[in-house]
Amino acid sequence: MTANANLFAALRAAFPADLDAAAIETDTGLVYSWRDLDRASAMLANLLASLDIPAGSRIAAHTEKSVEALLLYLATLRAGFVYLPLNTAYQQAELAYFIGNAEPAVVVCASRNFPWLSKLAFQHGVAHVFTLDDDRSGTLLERASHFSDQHEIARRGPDELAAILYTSGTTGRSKGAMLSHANLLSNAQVLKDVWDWQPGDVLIHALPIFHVHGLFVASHGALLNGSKMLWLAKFDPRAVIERLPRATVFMGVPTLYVRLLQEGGLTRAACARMRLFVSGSAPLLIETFRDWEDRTGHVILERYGMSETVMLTSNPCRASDGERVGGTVGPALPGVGVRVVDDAGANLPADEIGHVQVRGPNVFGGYWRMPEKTAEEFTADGWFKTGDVGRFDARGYLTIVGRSKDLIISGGYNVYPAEIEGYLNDMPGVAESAVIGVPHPDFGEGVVAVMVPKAGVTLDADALVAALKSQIANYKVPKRAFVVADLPRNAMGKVQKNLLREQHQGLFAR
Ligand code: MLC
Ligand code: AMP
Repeated sequence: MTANANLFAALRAAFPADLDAAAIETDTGLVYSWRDLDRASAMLANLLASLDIPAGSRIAAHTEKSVEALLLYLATLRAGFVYLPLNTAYQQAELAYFIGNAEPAVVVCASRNFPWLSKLAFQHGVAHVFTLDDDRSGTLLERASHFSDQHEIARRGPDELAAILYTSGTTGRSKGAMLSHANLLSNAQVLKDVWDWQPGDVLIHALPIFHVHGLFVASHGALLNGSKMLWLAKFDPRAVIERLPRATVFMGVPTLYVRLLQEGGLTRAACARMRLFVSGSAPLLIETFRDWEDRTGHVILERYGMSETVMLTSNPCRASDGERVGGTVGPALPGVGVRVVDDAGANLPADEIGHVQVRGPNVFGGYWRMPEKTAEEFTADGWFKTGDVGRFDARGYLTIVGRSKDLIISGGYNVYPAEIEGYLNDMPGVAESAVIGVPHPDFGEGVVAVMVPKAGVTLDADALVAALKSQIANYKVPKRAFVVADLPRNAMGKVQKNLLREQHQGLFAR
């Protein structure tokens, strides 16, 4: 019989022999052993298996970060279902879309959201809604407590789905990137090797677990190495610094590094035991890269990835693999193809800027129930178009210089202008709008809205932004909004966002 390609089987096989050793220590002082992870994921997997839901069912989680939320992910893999994580900041309209589109069989949510979210889920035909709070309470755990703590890992083929991650589209609605067991496992194995995970490594886990960075890169990294995690439910720079002397690996989006640098406690002495600082999900400013080295003596390793592809490139970890170059995202990972092409699709030589395209065992199978969108995003010869613009240097290090997709990355979260413009344009008195990202000292980019009123209407920009706050995730809400008579347009009638960005570029300057 062929080996079970279920990702959980590989993670479980990497648990240390001493199952009573600490696997996760939380910020509230709880310690979970490896045996706890095994037993609790088995109980949850048995609960899911008992629901009599079809193979391939999606299990949607809209839960605060907690070890139990991670266990729900592991249990979903273990039982062979498909995990669908949802940002806790999403509000009603956003969730209605995700649930309607993904048609999950199970929704797990915070109990405070149960009254409206369960109604919404039932309207969309979801059969089971459980609650899970960040204090180990909720119906999910109550129900699971009645099940056996023994569970045989479901057999899955390498190409069967493990997770769907929604990532917004440049024009319309969000698209669900379908990731298989092999996509996730192959990437985790490559990172284990190239980032030189070692016995005794300890990871500070400070990222949310509903996106690739915190859920896959960080959690898989520690689990596949049998490494302990120091778990923070929420990023807090002082709590991270306090844990540095007991840790060896930290992963963050650039905003986390910017905020850590503002703390006096970040010193060489505090980082003396650390082995690796990884940054990604958004461009790391060269100043942050340099300030970090000055303050801590450590060179941040920047890597590049996407929801559709997990990790693609990485600066070297071992000195023998080369130096880490600030401002670059390093060479392609082993087994991953990365090319830079011109508009006609021809490969460009080093130093020339073009479209970044990728392929490899890590690249997703397509967008959930969107075959046309999937076809559009792949070239005829099977490369995925990332929408990022970059160039290679002579050594094969990639630098991301921009994006051809209209996307803002704020504090590591993606904001699609078209989505926000859609909400603004629907508001009374708004004729049209343009949403742009401009440099922001904390979030990298800050969201700014520019609106044009309908004839004879006086718009109150602040009131419109306040109204938006009740509709969409808070990080998508523009930090500043302006009312103007017209939007700048080119001869083709297209809004010239570059001019708006230039005009507002100093808006958030310190
Ligand atoms: C919070 N706020 C943000 C924001 N996060 N505004 C813009 N951008 C953000 N990212 C705002 C809220 O709207 C709120 O405003 C106020 O800040 C306080 O909210 P909070 O939740 O208390 O904020 P905080 O805890 O400080 O969160 C900041 C953060 C968080 C940087 C810790 O955003 C974060 O964890 N980011 C990481 C995202 C991530 O994991 N990305 C990986 C994607 S994977 P108000 O006005 O409502 O008070 C990926 C692929 C890859 O991209 O390559 O990895
Ligand atoms: P997401 O859709 O959340 O997976 O975001 C993926 C996008 O984040 C990529 O297409 C890039 O635009 C961006 N990104 C990720 N890592 C980096 C990085 N190190 N530098 C620049 N951009 C990055």
